[in-house]
Amino acid sequence: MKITAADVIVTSPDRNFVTLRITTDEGISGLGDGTLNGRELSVASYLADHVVPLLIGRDPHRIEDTWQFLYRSAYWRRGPVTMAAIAAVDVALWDIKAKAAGMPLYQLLGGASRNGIMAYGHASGRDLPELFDSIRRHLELGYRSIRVQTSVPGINAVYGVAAQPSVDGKRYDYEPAQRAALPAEEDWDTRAYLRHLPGVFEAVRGEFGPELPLLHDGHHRMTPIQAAKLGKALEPYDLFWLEDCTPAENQEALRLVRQHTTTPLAIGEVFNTVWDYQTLIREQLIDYVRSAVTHTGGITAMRKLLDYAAQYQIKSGIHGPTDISPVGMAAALHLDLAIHNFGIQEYMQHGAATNEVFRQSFAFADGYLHPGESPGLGVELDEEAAARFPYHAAYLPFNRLKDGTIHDW
Ligand code: CS2
Ligand code: MG
Repeated sequence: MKITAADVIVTSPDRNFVTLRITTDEGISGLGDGTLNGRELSVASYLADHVVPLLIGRDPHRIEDTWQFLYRSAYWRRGPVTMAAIAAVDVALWDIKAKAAGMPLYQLLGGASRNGIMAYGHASGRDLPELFDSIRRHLELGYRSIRVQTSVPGINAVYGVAAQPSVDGKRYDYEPAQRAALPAEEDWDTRAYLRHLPGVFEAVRGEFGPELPLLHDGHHRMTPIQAAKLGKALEPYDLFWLEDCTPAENQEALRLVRQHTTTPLAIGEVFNTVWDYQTLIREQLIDYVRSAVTHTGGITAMRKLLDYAAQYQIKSGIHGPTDISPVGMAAALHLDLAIHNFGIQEYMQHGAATNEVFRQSFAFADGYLHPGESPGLGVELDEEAAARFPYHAAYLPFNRLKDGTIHDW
C-alpha cells in the first residue's frame, strides 16, 4: 500500500479545527487531528508546507518508522506545533491500519480492558445556585464525574465559568478561544481565589454528598506554595483531582506541593512529549497524565508515555475539551479502552455544526464513553459541510494581575 495524497482541511463549524486526511492507492483513507487552539494555522502550514510532501509514496503501515522520521528528520524537535503535526499523521496512519485490518482501533491496540470509559463533564457557576443547577444538569446528561469551576468575588472573568459572556457574545463554556482580532484580557487574584474555593467545595459536598467524583482545574495560576495550600484546604472534600495547580515547566516545583497535600494531582495538557513528565513521573509527583493524543505526537507516543506512567501506578486523564476535534477525541477513546492504567476521560461535548462536519461512531451513555465498533477510528469528515465553515481568527484570553502584571491564564 502506498500513500497517494494527504490533504489538510481547516474548518470552523463551532470553532476552528485542523484535520489531516491521508489517502492510499487501495482507496483506504485515515484522519488525524492537528488542532492547536489559537494557533491552528501554524500546524496547518507545518503539515501542508513541510510534512505532506514527505508522505507521498510512503508505506502507510510503517507507523513507527514514519513517526521517528518526522520527529528526527525535522532536526528541530518537540514543541506544540511539531508534536500536533506529527500526531495528525500518526493517528491517520493508525486509522488506515485498523481499517485495513477490518477492526476498530482499540482491537489493534490490544483489545478492550474495560466495558466503558468513565467521563467527566464541566459544571460551573457564577454563584452556588447556578453551580448546583449546572451539576444537576450534567448528572441528568448522564455524567457520573463532575469538574467544578466557579466565579470568584472580586475577579471579573474566570476560566471555565460557562455563564459569563465572552467578547463575541457566545456562552463562555462553548469555547474559551474567542473569535476576535485580538485576545481578550482577563483579570486574576490568587489570594481571592484561595479564600473562596474551599467554601465552594464544602457547599457542593453538602449538597451532593461524599461519593460524587469532583475535579477542579487550577489552570496553571498558583505558585507551588499556593498550590500546596489549596491542595491541603481541599483535602476534606476528597477531590478526584486538582489539575494544573502550578505551571510545571519546572517539574521540581511539584515536590513542594507533594510535601504538603494528599489531594491527587493531574498535569500535562500543555505538555508535548514524555520528556516534559520525566521528573513528575519518576518522583511520583503526579497521579494523572493529562496530555491529549493530538498534542503529544499521536497514539504511538501517548502509548509509550502511558506505559512509562504505568510503572509508577500513574493513570491516564486524557485532555478532552472542545478544541480537541472529534477525530482527536476518538483516538483518545480507543487508547482509553485498551490501556490498563486508565483513570478518567474529559468529555466536553461538541456543538451541532461540529457533529455535522465530523460523523462519529463513539457514544456516551450513563456516564461512560465507548469508541464504537466501526473499523478504524470511527470518524468520517463531511468535506462539503466542512467547506461551509471557513476559518475564523480566534484567540484564547490572557490574564493580568490587579497591578497590571501578565499572569498565567
Ligand atoms: C482546560 C482546557 O479542559 C481543560 O482542562 O484546561 O479547556 C483549556 O483551557 C483549553 O483546552 C485551551 O485551549
Ligand atoms: Mg485543564
